[in-house]
Amino acid sequence: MASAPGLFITFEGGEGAGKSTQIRLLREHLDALGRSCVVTREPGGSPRAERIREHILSGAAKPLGPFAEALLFYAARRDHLDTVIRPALAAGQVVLCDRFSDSTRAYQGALGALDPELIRDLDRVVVGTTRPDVTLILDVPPSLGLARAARRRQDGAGDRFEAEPPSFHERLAEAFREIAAAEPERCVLIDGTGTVEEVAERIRSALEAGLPALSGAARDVA
Ligand code: T5A
Repeated sequence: MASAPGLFITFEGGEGAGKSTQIRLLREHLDALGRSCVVTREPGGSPRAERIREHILSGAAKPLGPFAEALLFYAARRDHLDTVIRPALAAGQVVLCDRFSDSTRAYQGALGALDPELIRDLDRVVVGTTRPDVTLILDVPPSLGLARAARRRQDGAGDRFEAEPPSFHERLAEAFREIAAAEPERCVLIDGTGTVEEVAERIRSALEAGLPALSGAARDVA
């Protein structure tokens, strides 16, 4: 194990929770603090993982079931970790990642009924010690998130997961709250309602409270 500076911050939440918007604003804030950031996303974030993303979000993998989908997410995650996340952390950068393993726990685990033990095992093998330092979970009523996502998309057509029924999205929001409650030392539940600036302020306050070393922290990476 090599010791290297860097910070790994993940954003989680239901559809249209405002993650991408808040990542953009946090990046600007961190730039102003003099921290070099890498903004990335899952599924995807590297050329090979983006190919897997297309396959999953088109719905082509849905008939294969949650187990096969989870393996695809972890195949993409492995490449993303190896080619983007670990090199950035080793170079002392702040990695801001739109979704990570908690999405697999919520979508394929809580919603897809995949055995949590299996997800833990996949995570141990693929993620190892490269776990997020902080996870910001944006909490919005599902109807608000879906309306935001549809407005942004304009034609109103949802992807593989947006097309699921309202009960799916209610359970999803609950699953993310459960993850936040189970790991309070890593996860912060952020109220995602209100204006973009109000949410950004909540995020900055949470990070300042939990990560005083944000302007120069060090972490160990695998
Ligand atoms: N998935 C992913 C799994 O099932 N398992 C996994 O392991 C992983 C990693 C990814 C899908 O894959 C699933 C989960 C997802 O379904 P995606 O296309 O990347 O799909 O979609 P999402 O991650 O859900 O991201 P979205 O782009 O839909 O939502 P965001 O990023 O949360 O929201 P954002 O910032 O784009 O905002 C949406 C709209 O709302 C506006 C924005 O301007 C934008 O138009 N907005 C606000 N409007 C008013 N007030 C605010 N406070 C606003 N904040 C944003």
